[in-house]
Amino acid sequence: MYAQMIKSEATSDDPEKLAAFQARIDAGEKIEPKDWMPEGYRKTLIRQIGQHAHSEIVGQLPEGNWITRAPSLERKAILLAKVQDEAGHGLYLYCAAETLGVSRDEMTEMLLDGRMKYSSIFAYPTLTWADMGAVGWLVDGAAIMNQVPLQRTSFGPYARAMIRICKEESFHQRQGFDIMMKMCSGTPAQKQMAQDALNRFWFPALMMFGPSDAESTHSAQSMAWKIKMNSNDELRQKFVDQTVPQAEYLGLTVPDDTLAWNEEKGGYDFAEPDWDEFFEVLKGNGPCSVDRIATRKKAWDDGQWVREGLMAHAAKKRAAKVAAE
Ligand code: BYC
Repeated sequence: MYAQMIKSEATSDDPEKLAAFQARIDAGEKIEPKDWMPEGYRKTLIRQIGQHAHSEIVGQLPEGNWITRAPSLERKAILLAKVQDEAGHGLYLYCAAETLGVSRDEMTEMLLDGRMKYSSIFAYPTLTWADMGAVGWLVDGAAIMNQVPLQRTSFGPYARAMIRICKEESFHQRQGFDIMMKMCSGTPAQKQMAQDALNRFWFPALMMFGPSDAESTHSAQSMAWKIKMNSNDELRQKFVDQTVPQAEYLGLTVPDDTLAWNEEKGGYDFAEPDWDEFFEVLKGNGPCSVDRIATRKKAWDDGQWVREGLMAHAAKKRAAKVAAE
């Protein structure tokens, strides 16, 4: 079905319909699944929402890694709840994408064979307990920065999913900062673990916002359609401006010698991440890329009998209903 949709995109959309559609977007109306929409709009949404859903699901892996090793029962329960929330976010987002005519099976297959991406941040390992703090503080912090504006995105099901997701992400960010506060007020070795986690996650967190505006292929069209509400660089700047004072509060040093407050622009000047590394991660060459996809593939294959069982049960129920009529 998705392949057919891509094919039909080649037939150009009616200019009058396109103009009327753009007028609805410009007027701030929400687009709903049964409304007419340009094929490019549908395809961009499937790409972005699907990538977002996959990120939530793959994002469970680096944190799931620490559930059995959390330092206390309380921390274990909190981490477990956070990882479960992420499964929920993935499911709302898959449902939102399904309203556009793609199935969850198709999206999963595209993730597993490399046609769809997941966020670059999850190709990095979580080496110590402090990484649970850094992931919550920085990764969920970056996710919120990106996702709060998406509550106003033009596609109704996506915007509504984002409202609930953002509430839960705020709790996630606070729990991450709480771990960092605890580590930073602990022993010198614990504080050093927190610093080390910040050192390793700072630049990968900056990469989460995507390539620089000059390199971003989709931003202009996605912003015109209000699928994206801000450019990648705008959100990255806001994230740095919000996060640097938090690092200072923790007594940690952001691993960037060039970081300096720029009075004129009212924000920090900061170093760009290594974009070569970013594009390598996107090609599937991140430190944990192979492992993440292998883990997802195993889970998908292991769950096949459950999916088949549910389908067989549904077919049996349908047949019984027809026979009774
Ligand atoms: N990682 O033209 P551009 C989370 C790709 S985690 C991988 O700027 P776009 C969570 C991009 O797909 C966050 N790929 O693209 C938190 C495109 O390639 P394709 C998940 C990336 O779409 C804690 C190419 O680079 N959030 O939620 O306009 C725990 C050119 O880029 C990345 C979302 O997905 C990246 N970092 O903008 C658990 C938010 N950046 O597709 C989970 C919704 C770029 O043409 N998504 N690429 O092959 C967005 O807002 C946008 O899709 C992006 C990229 C800002 C990410």
